[in-house]
Amino acid sequence: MLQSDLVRAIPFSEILGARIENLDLSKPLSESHIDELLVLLGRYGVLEFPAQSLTTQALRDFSARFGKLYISPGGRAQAKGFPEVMVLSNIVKDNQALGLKDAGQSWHTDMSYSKTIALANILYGTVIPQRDGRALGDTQFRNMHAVYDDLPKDIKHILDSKTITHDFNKFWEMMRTRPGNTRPALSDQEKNARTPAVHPALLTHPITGQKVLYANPGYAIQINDLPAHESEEMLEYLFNLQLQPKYLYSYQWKKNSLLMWDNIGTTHNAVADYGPQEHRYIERCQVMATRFYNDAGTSCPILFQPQGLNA
Ligand SMILES: O=C(O)CCC(=O)C(=O)O
Ligand SMILES: [Fe+2]
Repeated sequence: MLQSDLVRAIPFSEILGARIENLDLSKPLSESHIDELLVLLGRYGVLEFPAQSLTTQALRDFSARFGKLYISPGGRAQAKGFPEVMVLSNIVKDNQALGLKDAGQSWHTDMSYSKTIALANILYGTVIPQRDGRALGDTQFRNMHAVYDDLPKDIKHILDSKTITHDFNKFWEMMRTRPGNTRPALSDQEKNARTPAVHPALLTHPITGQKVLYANPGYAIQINDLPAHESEEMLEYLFNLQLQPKYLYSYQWKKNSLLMWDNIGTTHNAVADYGPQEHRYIERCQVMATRFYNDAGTSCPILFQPQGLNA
């Protein structure tokens, strides 16, 4: 039981999400704050910190408190002087795109194709597209703890001993099929920088200690040790199951909000409902789950033991 209550969380909905109102993230936080935020991240999956005023460096420093930050091997869309910060934007200045304009526009889990998986994604939005008084470009989430809980017993039994292969190229190729997309096929060098990774189908979440279904439509390509047609059928079943509306939470962006989400217990999707003249600018850090997995990989999580709290 936690004895500290440093952070006030106001839940958004039954399924996912909470707002944290009493923290100024431009100021250094104590270890106890960080531990409490990790507990809340596991519990609510998506945390919004409204009305922040952060420099790129402050975003990087806050994010780095939770684990090692990812640096994209291609070096694309990095914030100037901060390789750990990626820019998501459709703004073009002096013929130069400020960032990636179509990141994450289909259901996926960040970095599931990596041996070291991601713990959390942290986004700070300063330009949010608007139309008729409503913000556009929502980020949507699905609760993979709840999906696991609802899996029929026989499916849990089959998946319990199975691993799934995740491949970066699956999402890339899907995006290439979209009308107007100009992405070239990945080069061998790019493929070698992100070789597919294998993880248990049912992961123990290192913060909650509960199981989640770790199988996302964006990157999961194969259930290992099943005949190919059974693997395909099972994946389709798992994707259809998780796409039910009851697992969905849609976050509507507010200017200057920081949004932090759990990349083990949720999947997400960026809604592309705004045009090129409806500008969006978000800076983003990817926190890897370095504090929760060692060389034994995702089959062997290090369960969360709060250091900063009297647990
Ligand atoms: O732009 C967004 O809303 C989310 C994009 C995304 O998938 C990501 O940042 O990982
Ligand atoms: Fe993503």
